[in-house]
Amino acid sequence: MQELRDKYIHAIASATDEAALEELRLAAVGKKGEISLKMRELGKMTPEERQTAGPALNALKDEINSALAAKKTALSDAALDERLQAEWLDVTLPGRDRRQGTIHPVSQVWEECTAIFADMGFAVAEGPQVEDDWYNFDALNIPGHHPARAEMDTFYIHRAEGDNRPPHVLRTHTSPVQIRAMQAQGAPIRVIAPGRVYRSDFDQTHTPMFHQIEGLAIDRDISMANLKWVLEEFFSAYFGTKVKTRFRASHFPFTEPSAEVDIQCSWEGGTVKVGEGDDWLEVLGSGMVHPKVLQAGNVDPAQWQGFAFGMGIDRIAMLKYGIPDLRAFFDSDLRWLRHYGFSALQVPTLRGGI
Ligand code: 2NL
Repeated sequence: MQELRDKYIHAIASATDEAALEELRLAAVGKKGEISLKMRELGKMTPEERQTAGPALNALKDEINSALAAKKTALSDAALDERLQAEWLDVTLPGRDRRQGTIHPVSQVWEECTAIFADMGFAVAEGPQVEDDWYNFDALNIPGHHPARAEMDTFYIHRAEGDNRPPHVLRTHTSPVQIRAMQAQGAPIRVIAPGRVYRSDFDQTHTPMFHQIEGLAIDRDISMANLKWVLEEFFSAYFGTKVKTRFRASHFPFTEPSAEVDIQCSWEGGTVKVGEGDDWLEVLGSGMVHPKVLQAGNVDPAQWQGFAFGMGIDRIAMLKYGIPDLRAFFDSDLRWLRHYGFSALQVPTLRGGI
């Protein structure tokens, strides 16, 4: 019995984990453990033998059980100590200095425009940047032979040899979004379509990707007078001061009549100021939606009419925030972005005040 005791007490003392302890427990005091087997032999003993062997076995069983329990506590204490050593964290350290990003002027102006037109009852429509050429051209009364297709410097999507489906293009304007909106909801309709557009053109004043916002209002009796009011309302809210507009006759395939719209400005010391002076700045194209374009949108031109306009977001961002070089817009230069970018807290509101 002394041997048995020494064997287990020693083994328990040198166990290194809970699994080893459990094995020892089973081997010693488990149902088929050595001590349990010995206890079963008590029955075969004489009463005298049992008198000494019984209490001694019980005492040994108790001793082993308490050694197991003590070792188990010691092991889990040691494991906790180890974790506390390994996982300590100094919550008093200062935070890491990570610079905040800024809102790009294009995003800011996009939101400003959206807020102003939404206030006048225009919903926002969006659509795919890769369009089929029917939505980008045919629906807008720009047939296959029309010079506007070439003029627009279109990016065509690659077609595998033998793939004879009609071409897909990167949209050259957001007008296809408005065709889709007409088809989806019919007339009357008031929507704006802000978005990225693409033309193969790159110089001082053009980037191959730029941003446009188009507007469309169709009802029984919408006229150029409504267009003029909406645009003056828009520019006055956007620039935060009363802005006069000047309409000049122009031509677009998708509107008839068509007008280019200038806003009032002054030139002093090489800087433009909008809403004062006797000069004019062209910022927008517009007109009454051509009957064929209404038809493409499944709107009956005998019953409905309306105006449409399109302007460059990047361009009016430069004007409002005094940004001189268009090409820098898309260089991702952090110094430029920090200088011209907006805080996320400068949420666009109506009437030009930000
Ligand atoms: C420009 C000219 C314009 C439109 C865009 C349009 C859209 C539909 C129907 C008719 Cl669905 N027109 N859009 C109309 C006139 C001009 O943009 O020079 N933008 C910078």
